[in-house]
Amino acid sequence: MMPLSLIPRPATIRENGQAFQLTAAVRIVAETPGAAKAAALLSSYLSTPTGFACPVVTDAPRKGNIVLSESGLNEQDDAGFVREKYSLVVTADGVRLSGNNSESLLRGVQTLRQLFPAALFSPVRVDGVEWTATGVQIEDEPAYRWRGMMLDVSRHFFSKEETCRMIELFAQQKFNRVHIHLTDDQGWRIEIKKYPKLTTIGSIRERTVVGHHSTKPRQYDETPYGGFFTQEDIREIVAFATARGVELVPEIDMPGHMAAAICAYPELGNFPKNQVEVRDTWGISYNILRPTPETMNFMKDVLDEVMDLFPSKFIHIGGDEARKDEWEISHLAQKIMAQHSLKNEEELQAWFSKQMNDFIKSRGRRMIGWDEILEGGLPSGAAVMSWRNEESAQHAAQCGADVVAAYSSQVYFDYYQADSATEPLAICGDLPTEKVYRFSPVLKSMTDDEKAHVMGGQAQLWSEYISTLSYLEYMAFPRACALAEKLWTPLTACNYLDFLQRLKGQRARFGVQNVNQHPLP
Ligand code: TNX
Repeated sequence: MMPLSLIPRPATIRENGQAFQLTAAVRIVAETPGAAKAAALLSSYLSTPTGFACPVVTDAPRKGNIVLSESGLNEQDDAGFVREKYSLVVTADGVRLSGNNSESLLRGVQTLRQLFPAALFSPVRVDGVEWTATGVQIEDEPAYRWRGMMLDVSRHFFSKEETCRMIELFAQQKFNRVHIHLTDDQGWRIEIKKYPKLTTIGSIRERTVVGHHSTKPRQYDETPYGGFFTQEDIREIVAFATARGVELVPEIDMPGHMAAAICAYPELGNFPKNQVEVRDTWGISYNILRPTPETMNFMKDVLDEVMDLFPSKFIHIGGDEARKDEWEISHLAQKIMAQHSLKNEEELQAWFSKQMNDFIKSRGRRMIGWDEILEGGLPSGAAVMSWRNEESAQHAAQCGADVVAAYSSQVYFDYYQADSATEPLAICGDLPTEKVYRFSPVLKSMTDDEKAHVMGGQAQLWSEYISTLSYLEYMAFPRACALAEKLWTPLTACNYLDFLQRLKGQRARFGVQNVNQHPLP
């Protein structure tokens, strides 16, 4: 039998020397109503490669079958998370997967898949394989509640099919949040019914810079670039993610990173007479939204449609890299600051964010933003995604905010993972898998109280230099496997050398799925 190669490593695992044989006779028994979703997903996972029917039934003998049940422990904590605890027993007599709730079972399903030969991950039927799963007893639950991956579909667009493929690959590693960066200076990528020009105009840039944007003189490809999700696409992607226990967290980045929207609706800008273009190069833009009530209403309308589409508890409003140059010279912005007794432009951004926060709250959701939303005062109840440094995470936790650790130095997967001289072009950095494996969301310097505010961690796949699915996979894997383990597995059970051993099995699973994985480490 193959050595076990589970990633992320379960909290506790014991091999029992037995094996379970999957045959055409095996049924999937959803013993409780809450097990139906995981049973359906498991059935599709098993039937495709094996060609067996793997029917889902509600009543059948346990012996010889795969039995799923949940105990209905669905209580959500303050941040809306349930406890994803499950146990999995695989013997020659059958498989028993039980868990607190549907999410727990979905994590257990991913573990069970990895107990079979890698061919089980084949997208088409494979004949001549013995479909045996290694006999184990597993008790498992995650170290962190927020285990995220961020996709940037603005700088380069990834289609519905490509996005779903990435969600599936992340779900295999037990990620439960996929943050989707839908809008930026270089393209608006989500249909908003009330403001159609956001996509008819805002999704298209005239051309794209070629090579690294810091190389001067800049060269361009002189080819228009576009793409966006219709609302129907979004519904399908959300359904695909939900079936896998993944919550999609939408981001509409404001008040900076808004050139595409200002291009489509110039009245959103500070100087409507100066036509702003959808940006054709990378880096930080000077454009920022005009902070008037009309702009606020526009953004609330956008968020309204976004919240209708995404059931996510957290709604991301960006807030990063909002240059204040335009506000400094705009009479209107200065007048608004004076009217509201705002001392500086940071307070103006905070005032802006606060209105979005109130609006999001009024819809029963929670706002989350990049750590810049701490400047000028954090809106009450908002959560913070710390990207610039670790201090911002600690500061946020001290302010009583829930935090997602997304430190650029440790989990920016748009950074190089090996010698830049031999790698395809990337933005910058030095972030090999081993460094990702050293990532810790909580910091040694945090008090227990502060640590309790750290919901988890997330890696970012900013796509300035990532224009194809194949390169996206290359940047994501295997680094995402290292991250998945650091977010799921208790620290005491994490061991890098052991991880590398198990990665061999994971590489075989990726191979079967045709994933363009980086060869290192
Ligand atoms: C900073 S991280 C950004 C992004 C870029 C990224 C490139 C953050 C909140 N903002 O707009 O894509 O750097 O690494």
